[in-house]
Amino acid sequence: MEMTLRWYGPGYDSVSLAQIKQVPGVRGVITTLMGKQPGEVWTEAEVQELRAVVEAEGLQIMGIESINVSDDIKIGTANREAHIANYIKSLESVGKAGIKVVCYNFMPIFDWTRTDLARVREDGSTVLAYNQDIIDEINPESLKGSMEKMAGGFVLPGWEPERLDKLKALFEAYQDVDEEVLFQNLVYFLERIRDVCETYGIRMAIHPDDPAWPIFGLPRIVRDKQTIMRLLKAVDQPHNCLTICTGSLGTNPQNDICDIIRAAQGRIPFAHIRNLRFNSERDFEESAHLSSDGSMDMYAIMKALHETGFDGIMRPDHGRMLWGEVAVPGYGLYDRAIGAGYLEGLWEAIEKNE
Ligand code: DNO
Repeated sequence: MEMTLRWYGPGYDSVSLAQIKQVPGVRGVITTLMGKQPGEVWTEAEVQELRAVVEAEGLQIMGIESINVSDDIKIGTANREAHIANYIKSLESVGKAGIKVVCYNFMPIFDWTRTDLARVREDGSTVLAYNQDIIDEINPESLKGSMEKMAGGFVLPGWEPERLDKLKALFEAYQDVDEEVLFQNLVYFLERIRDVCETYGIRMAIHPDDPAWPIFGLPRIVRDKQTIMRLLKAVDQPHNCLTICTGSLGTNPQNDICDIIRAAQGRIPFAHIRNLRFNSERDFEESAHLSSDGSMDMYAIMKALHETGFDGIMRPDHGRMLWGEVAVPGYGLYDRAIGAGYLEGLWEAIEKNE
């Protein structure tokens, strides 16, 4: 297991590589080209430049999160072929830089969604939170506006302002895309990128939908064991893999995360580990990584990964905002560093107990 931290790249992150390097056990980062629009090509030169920046600090790029998939590919518009061709070029650039894991998602329009990016906890820390009642009452435009406002000047991953400026047209374009169409478009995409992934040994680790149910009437198709296994079987190839994200799958308490880890054994190259606390079934917030702070048994999750031979990359996912830190919501340094240490401690204990 390789512990990593996510890093948004020059100009997009308040946390520096020099700081990340000091987190015990962390030798690499998960990063991206934040300025890219879905559908655009990542050139070899751009990826090599990013790699040089990371390596100059003595760290490695251990995975990409994300090369975002365009809505044209998800919808299956006339632009789909051009965008897939560009995606293949981006994968070539990444592959040539020796990067083997690419995280992506297939959520229509909105990537991960929260209704509060700084809910205050009793200890004064702030966390990302979600309340379904708020989503039921607002329209997508106001969600976009409030996410932007709450982000405090940072660009949120997957919430490209340029793309979301055309929200009305986007919703219209998805009008005839139900779960089945979206699923078939995902299968088509995975088949088309298969060769380039084989050439470079790239594993495409799809990120589960967050939250794990449809919002604003848009379909969500990677949300539980059944949908995940259907996808892994539909394209039963080594490049078709899963990012196990405990915080996303865990939004639905019916999801047994350890069971999903076992079912997807061998197809999980990337793990996002974090914990959630529920105030009601429709209202949850992110907590510290510690089992006792939330609803999930982190020991059991780490053990399931260990028992299934997980040898991929892991990152402590979203953390609380602590000690006055100002950072990309969910991605401050302090709580993620604490989380990394805690998860590494669990892993060491599991290994030594074998
Ligand atoms: C949010 C992240 C997501 C994730 C994408 C993967 O913090 O977990 O934005 O990176 O869904 O494509």
